[in-house]
Amino acid sequence: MGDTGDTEEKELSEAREILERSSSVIVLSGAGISAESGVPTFRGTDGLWRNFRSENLATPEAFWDNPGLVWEWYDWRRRAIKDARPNPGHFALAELENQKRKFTLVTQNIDGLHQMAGSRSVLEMHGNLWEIKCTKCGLVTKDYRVPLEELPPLCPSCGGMGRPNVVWFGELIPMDVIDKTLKAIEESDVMLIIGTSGVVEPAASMGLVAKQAGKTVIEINLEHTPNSSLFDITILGKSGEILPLLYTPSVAYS
Ligand code: BJW
Ligand code: ZN
Repeated sequence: MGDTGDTEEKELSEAREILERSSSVIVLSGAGISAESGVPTFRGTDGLWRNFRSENLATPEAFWDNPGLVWEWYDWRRRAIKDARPNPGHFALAELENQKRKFTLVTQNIDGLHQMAGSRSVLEMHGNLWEIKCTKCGLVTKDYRVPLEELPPLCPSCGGMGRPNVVWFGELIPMDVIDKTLKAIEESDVMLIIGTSGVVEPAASMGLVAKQAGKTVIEINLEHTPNSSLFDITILGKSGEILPLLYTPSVAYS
């Protein structure tokens, strides 16, 4: 776990105590939590942006310029993650939710793995890879076909062109997600920030909002991030290994 041995043990037990004492928890997760499920992250050595330019694929301009190309990329990603399953980090958060009076999980991920692990209070900041939104009438449909039969897919209701129901650079995060996130921060005792590089706004600022509101912020990541020094605790290591150590599993009676 990390490369700092004993120091990580100290951070870990502090974080565990803080979590045990808190009744209201907010989590912000990023691509790192799904890395151990085989879902590629964006930045870093094997990240998606190493091989693809985000401005050619993850902006509304790129989509309208070449919808077929953007859809090919998203269809490839749907294929790449269709067999992905939650890892112990996802499951630990689902279990933690059951133990807390209030629990909100805000994720930047579009893979749906938190819900698959059993998390209930999930807010998707950047949308969902398994949803298609009609660019004409706005209808959102769930679609798990891999590969899609037609690219771009057409709206079952009006025949308009579909787009991935995700948030691209330059687009707004759904207002209700921002509202609920801010409210959850306000009502929380502690915030966990897991597996995100902390460079994409507005998600990146949520930890600072929590700090300004006087909350305890605990970060879990393979490495330090731009805001690590502002947080209370950073635990270096894999979230799938650390998260299961942060709480006491409920005893199951049969
Ligand atoms: C592990 C691990 C393991 C690995 N265990 N850890 C203010 C200043 C400057 C710019 C802006 C600003 N406000 C807005 C902007 C513009 C832009 C932005 O932030 N740009 C910056 C990059 C400079 N933001 C936006 O456009 C947003 N909209 C917005 O703000 O609207 C208002 C507005 C618009 C325009 C101007 C001003 C205001 C929308 C952002 C949408 C982001 N969309 C994407 C694509 C989604 C769809 C898709 O997947 O295709 O979302 S980009 C991509 O990055 C994706 C992710 O959700 C997001 C964040 O990435 P994440 O999760 O952090 O992943 P990585 O790969 O970066 O990091 C992984 C981390 O995990 C690493 O740290 C590893 O170490 C760690 N890790 N394995 C623990 N096992
Ligand atoms: Zn339509």
